Amino acid sequence: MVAMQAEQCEGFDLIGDVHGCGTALVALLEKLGYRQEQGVYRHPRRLAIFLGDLIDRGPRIRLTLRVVRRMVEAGAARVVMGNHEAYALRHCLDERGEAVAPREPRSARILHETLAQFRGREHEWRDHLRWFLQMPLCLEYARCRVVHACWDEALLRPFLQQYPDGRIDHRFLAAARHAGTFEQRLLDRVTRGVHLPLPRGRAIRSRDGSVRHTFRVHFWAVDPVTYGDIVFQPDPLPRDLESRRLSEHERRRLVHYAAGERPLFIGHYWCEGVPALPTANIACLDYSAVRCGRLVAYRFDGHSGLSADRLVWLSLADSDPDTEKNRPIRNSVGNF
Ligand SMILES: [Mn+2]
Repeated sequence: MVAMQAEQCEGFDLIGDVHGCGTALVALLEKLGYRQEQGVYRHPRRLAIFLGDLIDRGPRIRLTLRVVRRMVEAGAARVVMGNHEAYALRHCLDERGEAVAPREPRSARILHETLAQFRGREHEWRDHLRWFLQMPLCLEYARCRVVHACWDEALLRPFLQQYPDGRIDHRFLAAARHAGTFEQRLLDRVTRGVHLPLPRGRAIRSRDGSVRHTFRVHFWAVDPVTYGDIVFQPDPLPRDLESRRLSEHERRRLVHYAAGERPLFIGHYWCEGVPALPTANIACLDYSAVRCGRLVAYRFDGHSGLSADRLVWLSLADSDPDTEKNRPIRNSVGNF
């Protein structure tokens, strides 16, 4: 069977952050009508697009990578890079394309689950790291755009002029290791979005125990005035900070994706509750599958106005094999 061209297929099935929930991923693909043929899940008329963050946290990371990678390599799917893949590249792939152990305790902690599941299979891990480097940072079609966290046109346009297929390389990765370079800012922005620092001396303690000194903000508010207008994370801001007014300096740091732009699909920002759309042209599909949330897909048929009734999901319960409760090793890393 030949690779499906994006222009030829009937529609896209965008799939949110899998984070090693491989069993749920297979069940979701089957629910969407994908069937395995010669080891590859395919749909006869549709293309799957993964929003990144395939690795870390969940118990079936190898299965997740095997399923997604085979689909991508066979032309049955596309994928964009998530911040977890970008992080693994920065900390585990050297310039010769060899896998190295992460040096800092923090990076070892973030990648703990992934590295544990690849223990004794270092070649397989190295091979996947090389594949991560081939993941584009974004996808842009006539009818929609796809990025893991944030579409920042001002950074992406010059990047896409230099890298038309959206793929980075070893030179880019080396530059992205240094704070303040264009490469670091771009990789951080598209895979992690915009963060604002909390006022001096303030912190948020997440439910998983980690302490945050920044908060995640979204990029679709029209003329935001307060922190509460732009915050986008599962842990609420302390009440008094919700109503705190944005300074001019903070407002200048924000990114805006206008209502008239083509539909945009993102993951990354853990959402809760029944899946819904933040705006008529943005769908966020990360509903924390691994935390007893949902693995969510959007069935896109090219309509310019998105609709919540195109969302399809699998709910993961405490008893499901992919949820955090059933992970072999516990590893809570917040603020990432
Ligand atoms: Mn993410």
